[in-house]
Amino acid sequence: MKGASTLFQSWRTCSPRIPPGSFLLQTVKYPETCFCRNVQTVSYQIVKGSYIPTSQAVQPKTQTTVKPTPEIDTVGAFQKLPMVMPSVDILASALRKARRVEPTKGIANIARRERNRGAKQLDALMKELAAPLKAYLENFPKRKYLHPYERSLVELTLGDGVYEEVLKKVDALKRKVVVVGKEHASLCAKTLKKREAEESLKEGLEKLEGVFTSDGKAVDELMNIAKSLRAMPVVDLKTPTLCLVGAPNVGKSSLVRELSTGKPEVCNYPFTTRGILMGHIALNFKHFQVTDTPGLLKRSDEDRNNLEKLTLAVLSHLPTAILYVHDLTGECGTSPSDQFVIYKEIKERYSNHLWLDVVSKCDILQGSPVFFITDDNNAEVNAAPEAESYRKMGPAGAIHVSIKTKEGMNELKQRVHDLLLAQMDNLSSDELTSESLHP
Ligand SMILES: Nc1nc2c(ncn2[C@@H]2O[C@H](COP(=O)(O)OP(=O)(O)OP(=O)(O)O)[C@@H](O)[C@H]2O)c(=O)[nH]1
Ligand SMILES: [Mg+2]
Repeated sequence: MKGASTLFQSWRTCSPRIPPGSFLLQTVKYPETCFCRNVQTVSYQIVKGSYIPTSQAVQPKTQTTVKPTPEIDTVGAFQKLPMVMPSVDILASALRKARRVEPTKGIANIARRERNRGAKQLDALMKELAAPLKAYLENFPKRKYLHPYERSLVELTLGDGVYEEVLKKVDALKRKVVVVGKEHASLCAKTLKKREAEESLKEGLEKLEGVFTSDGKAVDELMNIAKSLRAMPVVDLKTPTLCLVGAPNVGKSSLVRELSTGKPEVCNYPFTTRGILMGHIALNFKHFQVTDTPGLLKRSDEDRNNLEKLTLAVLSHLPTAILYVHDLTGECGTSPSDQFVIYKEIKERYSNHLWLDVVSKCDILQGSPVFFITDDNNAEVNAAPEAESYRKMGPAGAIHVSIKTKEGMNELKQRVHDLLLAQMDNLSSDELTSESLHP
């Protein structure tokens, strides 16, 4: 975690560190943009749950009893999750294997042979059921061993505490299987007659089957968790990343489609984008990542939905350069005045990120600024010269673009290219600093 925060701390400026006129010198030759991988458009269910900032990550209570939380500076844990078998398959396979177990050779007495067979089969069934559960429990990492970004994803996509709860249920099932299996194997081993041994075996098998059938849904829940976590976009922390941010419906996904060959969904309603979508751009033989994010509304963090929290998690935990999208046309549903408030807050909060502003939909942008009726509620703030100028032109230095007429798109591509190169420099120097600090 500390490694990741060092990355953020050492980003120097919030405005692009590209000499303002530098791209103009090359205006005739824009970089070729092409995608080497499509933007991942896998969506996943976002559930209600609170977002835990990294500052609240588990800290050791006392140095003597609790091991300190490790600093996690790598991602990719979800791709290493084990494949979980459906509970019915585990049960069927275990029953098949157990029934094949033969009694120990050389037992002549029928009753002794039968109780030996029964005890061995019950023991085998118990082990066959418990072994995969044990492996899952060992290979699903504890949340504190995840990178803060992945920790946020677990919480925001599965729900608060759901991950731990399901693992606990799997652990309880494993324990129950062991207890019931041992108990019945021992009962079977104590039988005196062939018939008793057969009945004891039958009863033990039924009991174990019953336990697994009734509580096995925990395994199926774990399987679904693994599926959704594995489907999360893969992020490479060492690759410069462009993150599109802005209010809902302002044209973020449309720009991702323009800047790349990825195809996130575009619709004329807020929160079309319902997850973090990751794409890769190849620019002049260099690779970059692009993330599309859900829109942010004007409200406090406590009131934010999990989609908005996902966007904040990306900005807080991943080293991204920000492409902030403003829609001043009055079409997106969030007034320019409200977008100004959101923008100011986000810019202040993530001032250590490289930054580029873009005003979208300039093909339908009117000459005079747009006001919403609700703007009267905050007349004083809206009358401030900065807010007034924002409503007319967007933030100082913003590029005006339209995906319909392609106006400004070449300039945007050039500036994005320069921004990502600047981020690449930052990442390399961060890596050097961290290497010299921790050789
Ligand atoms: N006229 C015009 N419409 C645009 C432009 N860019 C985007 N739109 C439209 O704006 C609407 C919203 O676009 P999206 O790209 O889905 O916006 P978004 O910010 O990703 O929206 P969410 O995912 O809901 O936050 C769509 O109907 C687009 O066709 C543009 O340059 N000009
Ligand atoms: Mg979108």
